[in-house]
Amino acid sequence: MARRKYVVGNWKMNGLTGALAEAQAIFAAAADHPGVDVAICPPFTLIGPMVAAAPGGAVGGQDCHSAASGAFTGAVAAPMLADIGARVVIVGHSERREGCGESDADVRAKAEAGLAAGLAVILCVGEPRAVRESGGAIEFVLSQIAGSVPDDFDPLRLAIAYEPIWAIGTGLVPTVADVAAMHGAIRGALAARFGDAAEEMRILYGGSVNGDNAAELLGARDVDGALVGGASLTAAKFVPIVAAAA
Ligand code: G2H
Repeated sequence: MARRKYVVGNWKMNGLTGALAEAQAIFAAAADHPGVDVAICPPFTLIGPMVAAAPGGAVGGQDCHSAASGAFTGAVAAPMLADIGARVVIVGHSERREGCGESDADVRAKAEAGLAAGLAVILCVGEPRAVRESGGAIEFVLSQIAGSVPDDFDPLRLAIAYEPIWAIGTGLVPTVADVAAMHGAIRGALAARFGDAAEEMRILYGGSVNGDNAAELLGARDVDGALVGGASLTAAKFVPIVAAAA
């Protein structure tokens, strides 16, 4: 079964004046590419307004708490995201693993919470520069996969995003051969653990994806889409990436 391409915008902590108009333009243009699944994950404050402004668009969160509710000041639970119309949640982004001290176990618990709330989950992994340079990138990422991917899930609702940390927001991108090797290793590890379901799971590449490099990256073996940061903030930059996936 062919996997549908999946292109997701991670707006990070961006999105002030004009953001909703950009989202409307992105979702409108995405309708021209019905073979590509498109989602936008804005800051929490924009999720509800974006769902209202772009009905039918897949909107998501960039994180969730592992608990369904409780005394966790400043946190947002997965059922709360679902309740305001979100359909997707990103977990385990390196900016949270590194900046907020999230462990593989934390990421797994968040993924389980997202799945339990009915959300599609995008679970991020990726190695730091020193690990890449030492030759240990695949071993490092497969360890993250082993520790953070839940045991039980619908393979169509859990995607992996491979984002080498040194490629995030830097303009640096691995070679297509290195991306394909990593995605193949991830697929192999998933197949060893989950059997045929691994063939249905989507593995996205993330890290300095733009309109110029998207076609080559998305054409690599086992690359089923892209998680895009800086180039997802405007329709002018994001729509060409969606088109490259079609
Ligand atoms: C990697 C990516 C989005 P950017 O974090 O998840 O960001 O495309 O800006 O490198």
